[in-house]
Amino acid sequence: MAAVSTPYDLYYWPVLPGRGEVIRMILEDAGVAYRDVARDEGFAAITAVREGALGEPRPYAPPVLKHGDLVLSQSAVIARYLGERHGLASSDERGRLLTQQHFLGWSDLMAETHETHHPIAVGLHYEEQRDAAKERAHHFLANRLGSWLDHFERIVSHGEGHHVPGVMTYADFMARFVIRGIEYAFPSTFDRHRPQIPSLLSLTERVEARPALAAYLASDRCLAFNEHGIFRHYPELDA
Ligand SMILES: N[C@@H](CCC(=O)N[C@@H](CS)C(=O)NCC(=O)O)C(=O)O
Repeated sequence: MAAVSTPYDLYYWPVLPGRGEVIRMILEDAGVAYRDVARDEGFAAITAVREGALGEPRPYAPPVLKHGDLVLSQSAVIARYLGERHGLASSDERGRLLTQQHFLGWSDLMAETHETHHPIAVGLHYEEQRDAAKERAHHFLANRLGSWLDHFERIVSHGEGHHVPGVMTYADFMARFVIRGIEYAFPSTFDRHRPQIPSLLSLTERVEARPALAAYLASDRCLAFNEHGIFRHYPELDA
């Protein structure tokens, strides 16, 4: 395994704040050296990695992390690797497993949010699936969002303000990212849910107040949410 001082290479789309963003948050919080390769070299760097430029087994989709000889994909795996190396993990196995479980729960919620604007096919534009998107968003907002938020609010309120009691973990970072993403995508609906999620809102603010993260979030390295990403604001879907 590479030494902590070995620089990290992150491969992720340079224009959209998606699954790579939580990886950037962990790297920035840790204050370690990393290269955001596609920001320097463009999309071609990601295409090359998907075609096996970093060796086999080749990753299917970004984010991808290269650290020394190690090449990892799947955001949950990368977040776990970095979180456990940089102080965002529980000291016991149960806590580490629960962290992974909760991170994957937030990933599921993020995927459902993405499907509100791409309900039929990721390869089609939003404009080509608008009617289905309206229907999908209606069901998501009416039935799923509140249920997911209740679930995580219960976990964090029973966990002394964290997913794992008393420990700041990479699952807490993921929660912050998804909460802000949903707030961006569905501002009116999110406003109605605010009173339901005091622990999640407090956790989001505490993550953002970590000094290195606060500096990153205020910097031009941090991409604003936009309509290329996973969390998109289409007012007609926020009914
Ligand atoms: N489960 C994977 C999903 C990876 C993924 O869907 N990446 C998106 C960007 S957020 C992508 O570039 N997908 C391209 C594709 O699936 O062809 C993860 O969590 O990393």
